[in-house]
Amino acid sequence: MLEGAGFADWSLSLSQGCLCRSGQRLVAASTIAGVTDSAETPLPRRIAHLDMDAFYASVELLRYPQLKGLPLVIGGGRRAPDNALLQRYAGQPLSAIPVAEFPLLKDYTGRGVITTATYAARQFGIGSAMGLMKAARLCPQAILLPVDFAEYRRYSRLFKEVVLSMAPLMEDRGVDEVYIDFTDVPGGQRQGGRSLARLMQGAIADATGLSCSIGVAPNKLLAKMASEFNKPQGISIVQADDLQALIWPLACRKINGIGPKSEAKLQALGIETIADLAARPRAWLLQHFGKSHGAWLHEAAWGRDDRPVVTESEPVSMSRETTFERDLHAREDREELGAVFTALCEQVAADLQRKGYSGRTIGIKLRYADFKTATRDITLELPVADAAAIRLAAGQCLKRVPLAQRLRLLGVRVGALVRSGDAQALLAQGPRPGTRQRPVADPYTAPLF
Ligand code: DCP
Ligand code: MG
Repeated sequence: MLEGAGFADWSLSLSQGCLCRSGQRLVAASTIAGVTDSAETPLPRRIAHLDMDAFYASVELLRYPQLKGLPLVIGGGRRAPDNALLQRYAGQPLSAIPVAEFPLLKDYTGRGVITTATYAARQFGIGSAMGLMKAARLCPQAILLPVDFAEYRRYSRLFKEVVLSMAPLMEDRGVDEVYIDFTDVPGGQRQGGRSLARLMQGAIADATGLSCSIGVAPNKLLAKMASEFNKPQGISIVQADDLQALIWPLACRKINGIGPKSEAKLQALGIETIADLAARPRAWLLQHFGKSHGAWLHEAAWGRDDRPVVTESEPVSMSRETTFERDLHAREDREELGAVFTALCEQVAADLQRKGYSGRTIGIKLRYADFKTATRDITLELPVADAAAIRLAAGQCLKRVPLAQRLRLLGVRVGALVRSGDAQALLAQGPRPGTRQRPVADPYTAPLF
């Protein structure tokens, strides 16, 4: 097996909160939004959403081209450079490892989940977030590879460099997707943006060997939907007057921002498609979904969205979590849980330090054996980035959750981030009178974890 980590799926998540920082860029963005007061008539907004195809799996196929066309899933653990298969073929190119040597999904035991699957594997009904054991029943012959975040981040940077070299207004939306403002870029308006999208796909393929799909539309909301229309390697153009034909027949869930809960509520009210949603009076939506969400639903159904493409972003939180191989109990598995808890705090601290952030809000997430989830957080007077301080604060959060039931997942999160330089300045000012700078150790949590 290529299993490296002792736990099913360590995950690193970086929530991005967007800030428009550069005045110059903000002006450009608002020009695109059509709110410029310049004398010239602005060109119609053309916004692209670019999303890499089967990203993690496609990166793996670059080093294991012998697996092309085969069902392949990524998940179940981290890639360890010293795993048995790589050791056995040490000194040889990775592309020389015979296909028959790779681990198969049917041999997997554990509770890991799929991060992604190749399109060949998706034909069997396999997809992201599905448990590996369940996926093994659908496609036992699929090959299973562990995740290698460092490699995916490397390719992420590479494809974004290519995008930026062709269109300077790019919004980073995570490891494999970006929004790009095509409006004023040469070729960006031609064929609704298709010319530039095609050039970009080619340039990314040349630089990385990877394929992507691009949707171009009058705004981010529609572009995001469009990029999915013709995956993989697709280009889809949506114009304002395509709303009825291309967008309204879709399920409401296709709107980015409508999750399973909203979808269920909409369905309970007899709203299935975006057309159904658009048909409801705005006032009715406000009444059922509240002022802000109701108004947003109405705008979204009518394809309206004037959010700018934001070119600089700051993370708002960093977190690490892990799902255990078996459910653990706070008392019976105290030592094991305590070690995991400390390791999670160390991981988040390392992430923060590597990226140069500190945070004031320390939170924990628990998922119980019955899949119910609990979160708690605590806000400190001053930002921290070191593992011990995070551990102490997270330990205080633990005091506030029921621990009678076994746990299947534990996570630690640090939010309210500031750049560490700014944190230093805050520290230099010292704590405000009457507040404490660090959480105090308590006699209750320490023996528990
Ligand atoms: N990912 C993950 N867990 C999920 C979903 C995704 O770890 N539940 C990771 C693996 C994906 C990457 O994020 O490769 C990008 O997510 P996408 O939703 O864009 O999925 P893919 O790029 O894999 O496939 P697609 O071609 O549908 O975009
Ligand atoms: Mg993708």
